[in-house]
Amino acid sequence: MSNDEIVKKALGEIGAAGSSGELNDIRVKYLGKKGEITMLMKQMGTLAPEERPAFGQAVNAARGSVEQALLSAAEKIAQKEDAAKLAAERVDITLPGRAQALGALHPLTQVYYEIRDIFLSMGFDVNEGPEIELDQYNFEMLNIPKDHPARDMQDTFYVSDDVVLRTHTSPVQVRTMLGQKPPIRMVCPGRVFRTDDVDATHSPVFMQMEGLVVGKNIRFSDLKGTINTFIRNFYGEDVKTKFRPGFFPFTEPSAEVDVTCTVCGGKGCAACKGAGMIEVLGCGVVNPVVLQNCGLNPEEYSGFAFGMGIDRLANTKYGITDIRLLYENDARFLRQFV
Ligand code: 2U9
Repeated sequence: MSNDEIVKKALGEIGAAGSSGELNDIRVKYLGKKGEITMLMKQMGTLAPEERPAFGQAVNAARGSVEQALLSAAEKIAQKEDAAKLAAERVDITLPGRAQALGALHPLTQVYYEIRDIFLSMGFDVNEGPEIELDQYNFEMLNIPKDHPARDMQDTFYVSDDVVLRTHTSPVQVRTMLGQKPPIRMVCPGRVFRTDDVDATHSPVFMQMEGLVVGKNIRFSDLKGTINTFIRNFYGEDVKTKFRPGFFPFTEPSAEVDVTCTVCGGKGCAACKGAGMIEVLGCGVVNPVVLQNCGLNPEEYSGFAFGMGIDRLANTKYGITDIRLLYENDARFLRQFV
């Protein structure tokens, strides 16, 4: 086959090649070690010396045209392959993203944070303690005697003879007094347990927040000032408070605190049973016997304490009349607090 014929054949094959792989095969076939054009060069030795330069030039020219054709075909094929790859891997960035549902804090958690922040702003610490407690810390040290009705199996979950599920967070204050010298200014939030059946106003598990202040010359007026400041911050400046005498074994004197009914503003309605006020917390001056039990000299120190159900505060603030709503996690209810 003449040079020209070989070049023509090669160019034809190059023109028909559809991939860089095929082009490579063609390169090997013509320009490789045993390629057709390479082999032409090897015929040089059989020629007369005067024919060799012209022959050499002709073969080089043939090699040059095939190389040139391979190069431009390679470029076109690479472009074609790139375009095909881009089309195959195309990402439709106009597709709308999948919306991520946003969570929100449970109303009880919101109310808890609110209460906690008010006490933090008044310089209180936040302490926590175990939910499974010694009878000694839950009852004995708090001056709740063995025959007190709260100790009845009907009211308290007993784990064993001397271990209970705490019925209030008061044992956290006991632990604080045992471990820390006054001045003490703390609140303790947490779950508490009572053997109540579930109804609109009771749950066997509920959230409480108690508080304790112990120091020198702490008086009932300090208690009143602290509670009034808390209530005004929580419910609003217009809310009035009423301190009624109460009784708790761990405080003396004790009081129950009513606030203006948030539903009727004090006129009297179903929510406040016509009274115009609703009870929201209990409090009192720490019984000297309790201070003594917790290792403090009542001649040197005095204090006040208070306790509230967080669910009760949430209900009165938002006009919720059934606490079950706070524990059943119905999204239609919870969405109102987002
Ligand atoms: C120590 C000393 C005193 C905590 C107190 C109350 C009054 C109170 C109830 C409110 C509604 C519990 O959630 S509720 O059922 N609590 O009325 N709690 S004084 O007094 C203490 C606590 C610890 C060492």
